[in-house]
Amino acid sequence: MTDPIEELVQQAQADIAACGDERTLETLRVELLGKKGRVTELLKQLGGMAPDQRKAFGERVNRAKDALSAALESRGATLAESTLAARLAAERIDVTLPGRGEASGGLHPITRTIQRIAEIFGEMGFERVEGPEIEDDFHNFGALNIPEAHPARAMADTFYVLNGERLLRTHTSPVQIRTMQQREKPPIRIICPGRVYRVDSDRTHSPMFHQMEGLYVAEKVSLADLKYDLQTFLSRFFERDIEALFRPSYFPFVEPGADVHIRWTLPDGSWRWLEVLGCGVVHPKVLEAVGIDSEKYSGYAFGMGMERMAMLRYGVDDLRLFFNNDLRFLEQFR
Ligand code: 2NL
Repeated sequence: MTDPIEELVQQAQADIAACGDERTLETLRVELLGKKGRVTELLKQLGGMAPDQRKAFGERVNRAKDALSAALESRGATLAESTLAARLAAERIDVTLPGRGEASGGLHPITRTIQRIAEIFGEMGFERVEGPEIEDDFHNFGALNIPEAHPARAMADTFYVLNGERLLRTHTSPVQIRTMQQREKPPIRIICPGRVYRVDSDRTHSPMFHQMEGLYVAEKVSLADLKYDLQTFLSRFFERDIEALFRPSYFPFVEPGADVHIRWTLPDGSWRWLEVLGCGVVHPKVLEAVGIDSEKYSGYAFGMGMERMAMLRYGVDDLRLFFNNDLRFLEQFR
């Protein structure tokens, strides 16, 4: 077979059929039908032909051109279709799959307990104040009438830093001392939640725990105000009528001082007194230490452990659960 047109068409159709992608097919189209393509080359030969040959040759080249155009177009359509099919298969999504969902976070039960207590006292007129966790001897002990030889001041009970120049606060009272120093004059009505530190670590004690102290200083504040306000708070916190017992107790920074116990009913119907907080009428020496006239003003103060309040409120029986941060525990408070 020596006919150049026939040869071109045969070869071109084989190439087109073998072509596997749209880009190669486009290169092939330019080679065959482009301005400098094989078919154009054949058409250029027309000029040098005798008129009788020219007509027949021209018709054959045009038919070849049409055949190749058609073959290119059909192959192009096939390739476009399979490109699309491949894309659809690759990008397939199963809209019936369940969603991944959103991992919703939540506040730690201790944070929630602090917020809840702060809200109750907030409605009773107390503002929330926070302060430093690294303190000095005066704000943590001295101003609170805690004697030089008190066991709480021993290395064995308190974390000292900077060669004993500073310490990790053992209660949030220093925040209240600082607030009384800063304010012009009473009335002062504040609650101070925060982390506190003591050298103590066993099944029921953590070296870091959370405390909330309250302080109310004004003219004629008495033990009666203290009892009424704490009774109100406890009933609101536990969302039921709470029977509270004020039992005399000793803290150097109050006089008189008391431990507050609540009547706690167990699942079997029996009950016992449960200690929930400590309180008292602010010692005159504490007021004088911060420059408040103890003849004119008086105050009450109280302190409670947040872990203990959270355990009672949520029915948690192991203190360590608050610090392990096991999601199986924490997720129950979302
Ligand atoms: C407890 C007992 C208490 C106070 C804290 C206080 C603070 C100032 C002055 C006087 Cl600035 N008192 N705080 C008073 C009595 C008891 O806490 O068992 N806490 C867990």
